[in-house]
Amino acid sequence: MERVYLKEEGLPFCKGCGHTTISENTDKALQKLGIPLLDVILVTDIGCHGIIDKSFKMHTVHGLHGRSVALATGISAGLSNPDKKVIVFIGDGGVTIGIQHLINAAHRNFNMTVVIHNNMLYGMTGGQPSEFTPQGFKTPTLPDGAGEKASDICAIISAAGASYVSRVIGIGDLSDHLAEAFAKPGFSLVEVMEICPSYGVKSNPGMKLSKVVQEAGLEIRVYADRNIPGPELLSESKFKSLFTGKIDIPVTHVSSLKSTVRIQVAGSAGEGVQSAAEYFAAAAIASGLNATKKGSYPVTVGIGFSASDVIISPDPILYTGSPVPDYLIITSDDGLAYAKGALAAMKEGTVYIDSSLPVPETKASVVTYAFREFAGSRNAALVGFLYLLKEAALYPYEALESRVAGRIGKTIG
Ligand SMILES: Cc1ncc(C[n+]2csc(CCOP(=O)(O)OP(=O)(O)O)c2C)c(N)n1
Ligand code: SF4
Repeated sequence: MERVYLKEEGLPFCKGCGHTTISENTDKALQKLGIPLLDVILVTDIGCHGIIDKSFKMHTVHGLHGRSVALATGISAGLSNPDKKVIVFIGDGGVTIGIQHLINAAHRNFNMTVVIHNNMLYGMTGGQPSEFTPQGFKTPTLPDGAGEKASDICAIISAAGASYVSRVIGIGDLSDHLAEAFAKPGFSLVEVMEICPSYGVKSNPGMKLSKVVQEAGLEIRVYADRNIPGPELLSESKFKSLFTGKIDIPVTHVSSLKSTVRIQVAGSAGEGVQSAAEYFAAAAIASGLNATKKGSYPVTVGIGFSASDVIISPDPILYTGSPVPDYLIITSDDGLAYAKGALAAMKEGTVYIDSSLPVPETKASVVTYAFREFAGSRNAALVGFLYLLKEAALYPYEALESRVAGRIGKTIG
């Protein structure tokens, strides 16, 4: 079967790894259901299974170890859209670490499918046992075999109230099992029992997967099939989509921008960097463009650098990262230190830097301007964006000026 959701190149797992079977069957199951590529959001956990996200073409989000279901819960509630399919890939290690997230999401029946890659050990870190390692199963760090009985995640999640729960052996064609779970409203879970050839097989020579599963008392069957819609899908739901009603910027200006432009602004905390980037993005939308804005700052938000990456484009923006900016605005010494990477990476484009700062080394053109002096340090980033519009005419200057009326009090000359 031709791939639709997976890229054509080879998958990143060791030869014979069950994770390959799951990924290929996920592609096949989604094809069977005909879910549009960009309606699928895959959240991956930490572990070998999680390195698959670069091989898939749909939206992917890489979570912290054990926290992928918590992220997926937020995505599911934030979308509140039955046409979107949220899928979580997580290992038995991640389930061990974050089991409460699974119990809560199942209990509240959030709309998602969790696919547990249960290879009965922690693959990525060399084969430590998890809560789901069967008694007697050996791993590199437990050469005498696990002393305790494995927990039964299907029984736990079924008891928590999930809409659909099943356990399958991860060999051969699993696409119908996965498609069944993907099609259920509410919280569904498929635990795929598989092997890790690099650590599981080596520590248990001659092991037969189905025999290990059977001897562990883990039944291969459907544990729950209740067909209950998730809370976000109920008509009286308190979970309203974040995409309705919130972003309502009327188009009042016209931009002649023909292609995507990436802008990074780098300054100091407390100097209005994030709000300036938001004003600039909103004014781009008011000029008929698409815009994204991403903030970067240390956890101590009141001190140090504050930076933002803004993308504006006449076309839909499908990837919001902006590794190399076309324009870089630097308004303070904190910003200059932060922007070191961008300055080195820019082979062209323009850097606008406050005239109080040293002229940096870069292959881009450098323009100096007294951003800080013009309307005070609190407005330096905003002045930077206004100056950029004067110079580069990405969209009408007035679109931004009218949004920030009164903050600057004079026009940039
Ligand atoms: C909170 C936290 N604890 C520990 C780790 C280290 N760590 C990285 S991958 C991994 C094991 C992953 O095993 P599993 O979830 O079963 O996935 P697999 O590698 O088998 O696909 C661990 C313990 C981490 N990244 N974060
Ligand atoms: S180490 Fe094990 S779990 Fe990780 S990719 Fe290799 S076979 Fe798969």
